[in-house]
Amino acid sequence: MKKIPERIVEILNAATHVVLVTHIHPDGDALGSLLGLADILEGQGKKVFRYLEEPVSHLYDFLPDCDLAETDMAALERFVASAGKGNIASISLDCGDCDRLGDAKRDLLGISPFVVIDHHHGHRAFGDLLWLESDRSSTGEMVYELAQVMGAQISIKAAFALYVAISTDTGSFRYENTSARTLRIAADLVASGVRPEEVADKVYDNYTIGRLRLMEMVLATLQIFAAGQVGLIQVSAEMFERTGATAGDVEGFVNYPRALRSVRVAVFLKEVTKGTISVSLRAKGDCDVAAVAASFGGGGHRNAAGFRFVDKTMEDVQKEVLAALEKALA
Ligand SMILES: [Mn+2]
Repeated sequence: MKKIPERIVEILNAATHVVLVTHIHPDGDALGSLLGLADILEGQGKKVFRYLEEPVSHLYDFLPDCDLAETDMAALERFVASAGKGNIASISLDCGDCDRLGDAKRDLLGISPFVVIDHHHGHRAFGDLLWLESDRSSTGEMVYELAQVMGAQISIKAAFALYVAISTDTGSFRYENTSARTLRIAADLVASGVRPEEVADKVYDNYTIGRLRLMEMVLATLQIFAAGQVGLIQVSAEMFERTGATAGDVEGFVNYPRALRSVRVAVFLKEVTKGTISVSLRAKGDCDVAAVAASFGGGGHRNAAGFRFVDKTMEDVQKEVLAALEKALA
């Protein structure tokens, strides 16, 4: 087990004001880690700015304090100014690449010291101080240990947020990244009052009708390749329009082709805005999809990775990705 860099703990202990940021289109781990750590730091009497590029998606608006997240850069500037020199720190959570900090990347990186806490394989180092552990299930798991090292109290609110982070990034403790340590931390969070059935209900039984209609269309696109080893689905900008669903509504769809018995890699091609196609890969077993993603300029974990194409057709993207996967599976 790697140790948390001491300098990070010192910086956090010294700061009176902390800015927390994460990646664009934040998932459960990104939001749970950010909101959980925010609560933990506030419990220590610090002022915290929860920065997000966009308001929290309806999929995660059950997270406590998600309404405290701010999208306004002017408010962030005022926060930084109010801190005074030497009192501030910023922390990026669950972000494997500074480009994924979004449009405000340059301004955010300018708030120093800039601490980076992440667990992505193929993480591209950025910021002033990095705590990277790619064998961790989730950033939520790391935030929990950071709180322990800082001697901070974890409120029930923070425990709930961290449990959401850990349980979503492990697919409810089913993925390969689920370690004994992951389960021990989850057990601690449950002991402190988190109810697993409440989290499961909020995370999984929260569909809008648009999401279900979109799922109907997306599942109808299922194609099988490589003698059953690859299952591919896709979504087009037109499907979003027709169902009124939003980009966040496709979260988890890739798990359906992945659930096929014969499938070793599930592929999800997403055209959220016309002209841009993002690709999500989910693997079972020993196929390393992070390496495949890296060959297209993307990144991720061994079992879950992604990348994007600009100005290519769905057909061309499909051909290129399948060729790369057939090689990887051979
Ligand atoms: Mn994560």
